[in-house]
Amino acid sequence: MLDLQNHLRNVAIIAHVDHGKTTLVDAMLTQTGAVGKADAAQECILDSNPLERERGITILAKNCAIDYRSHDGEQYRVNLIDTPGHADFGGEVERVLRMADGALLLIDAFEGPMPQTRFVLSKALELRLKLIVVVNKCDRPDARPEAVVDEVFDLLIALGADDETLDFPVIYASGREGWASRIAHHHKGSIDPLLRVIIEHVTPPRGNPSAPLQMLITTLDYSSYVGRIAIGRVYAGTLRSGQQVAICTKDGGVLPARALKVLRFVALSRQAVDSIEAGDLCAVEGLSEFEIGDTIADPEDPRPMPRVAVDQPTLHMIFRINDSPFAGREGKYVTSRQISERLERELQSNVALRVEPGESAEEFRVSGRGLLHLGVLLENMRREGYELSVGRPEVIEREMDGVRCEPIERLTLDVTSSTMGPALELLGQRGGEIHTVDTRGDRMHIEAEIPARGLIGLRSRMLTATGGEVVMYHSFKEYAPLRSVQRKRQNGVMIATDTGRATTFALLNLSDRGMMFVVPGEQVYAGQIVGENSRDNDLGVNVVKMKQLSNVRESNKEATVTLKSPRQITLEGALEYIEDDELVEITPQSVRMRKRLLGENERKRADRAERSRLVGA
Ligand SMILES: Nc1nc2c(ncn2[C@@H]2O[C@H](COP(=O)(O)OP(=O)(O)OP(=O)(O)O)[C@@H](O)[C@H]2O)c(=O)[nH]1
Ligand SMILES: [Mg+2]
Repeated sequence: MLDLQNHLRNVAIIAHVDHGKTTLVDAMLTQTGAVGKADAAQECILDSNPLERERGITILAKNCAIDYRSHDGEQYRVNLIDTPGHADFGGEVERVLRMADGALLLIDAFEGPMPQTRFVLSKALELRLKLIVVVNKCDRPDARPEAVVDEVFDLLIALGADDETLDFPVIYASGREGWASRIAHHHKGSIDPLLRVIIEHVTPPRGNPSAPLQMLITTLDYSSYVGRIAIGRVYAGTLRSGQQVAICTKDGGVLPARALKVLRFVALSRQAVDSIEAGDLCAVEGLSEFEIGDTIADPEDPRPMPRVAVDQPTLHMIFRINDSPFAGREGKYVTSRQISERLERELQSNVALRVEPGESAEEFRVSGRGLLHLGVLLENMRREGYELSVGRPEVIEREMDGVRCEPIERLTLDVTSSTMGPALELLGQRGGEIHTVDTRGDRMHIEAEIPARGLIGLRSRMLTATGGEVVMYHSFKEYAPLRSVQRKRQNGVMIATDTGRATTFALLNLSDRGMMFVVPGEQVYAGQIVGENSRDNDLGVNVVKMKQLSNVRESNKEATVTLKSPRQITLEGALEYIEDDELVEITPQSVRMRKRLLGENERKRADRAERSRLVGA
């Protein structure tokens, strides 16, 4: 039995977003023959869902496994856990780390440690995982591998790592070119040196296969054929297909259940097996009721393991039916019942999501881990044919020891030295506190702390303030007492006063008033936001106005004048942009912004009522 464990390794790959985790796992899969040549032609094989491919990011942690014949002739199996690097999915990383005994910490050879590196590393240290540092993307012309290793060392000291951890092995690699080496600037060979370090450095899993069964459910998957699938590690005992088990729940309950089918990870897929022994990872189908954090145990002797926590949501938004004049033109599913059913389905597998009823039957209060987390859900829904409208994202406050607290994030910004002034000013307005500023190459690297509330909408503002020359990352730090933040948009918007098709003539006339969001010929409705005013007030504009043709010559002249191209509105960009009295309308084909109240008079009345309420209060 022990022999099986000795030939097994469980390793998680962790890093800041885009430091190359998935590409490196791909290289390991292809070079060990786990994946055929046909699949290998594709980039990031593991990023299997369409949104992951399109955005080039990992959203869900994934398990895969490789068989590796080592230099000593022994055959090993390595369970690899690829994790997402974006801060919104940090909780997912924290949970799946519980399946591993070791962690490959990837660091970009130029960028060095970033906010999410710090977060995932601290979690790996808490779990006492064996650490291997991989300085990745060493093929980059601007790579500075030695300096990056020093920075990792400093970070480990700052996080209070013990001497044994500080003695970490270092691998220099390029996942893209498919090589790894123990020596810096040795740019050739295969990925083998990395696999070798994994075998040598990561401790084999332990646990007695004949003890009472304990499997901790750390994550889940969903399939429309078999329903919810529990994924986790067997820490003790042996789990057999078809076996009667007990599920130890959150409130101390013990429920009888049957593990209909037990599967282990093989390359990119799963294979049904008779049994899984202590130390190995597996997926279990056919359990009816379970939650992440539950233990699958021996019904004769149920022993719950310490639970893994599912992180609390930090952001909420109102999802409601689309009731714009264009509702139902582009989507298949538009009713509140259809939206409600879709959200219900999402809750089956999207573990950090919460859905509560809103103020009316047409509204739902949806909470998640951040703008990307909720944005991905909305993007999936519109692709499936849903139409809906959503309100401005709001940070979730918490009361701690009687004090109102809000989430605070660590933020790093890379800007050019000429745009540093405006960038710092913007940070100040948003409640940011600057910690350090250093020069990195020809750019300035700023580290700061900022309330999550101040982050909403910051990216687009930052892009404007720096002429697009900014790289920005953030990651959750802590809940702290409320700070004051100016979050109101500085510019007003242009609101269409009439419904119809936007004309070149009207858009041209408005072009020096600000930036337009629509193109000639586009259908707009009264109350839709069609542009940004250069001033701070909202402005009603008629974008469907036709030119009164007086003589032919003049109308020819019009055609030769060129229109500035409009600002492209992305889904997440729109969510960050809107104010309280505005909505984003989302359909399979369009993302439009609108006023909640479409009529100008209605808005005026509401405004007056609000003002007299404030005066009266
Ligand atoms: N130069 C260079 N670029 C790389 C290397 N590995 C990955 N990249 C590029 O870096 C980007 C991110 O790669 P991914 O493998 O998706 O990174 P990731 O860490 O999985 O990203 P997330 O899962 O979203 O956190 C892609 O554009 C890759 O092509 C490398 O070894 N060298
Ligand atoms: Mg990835």
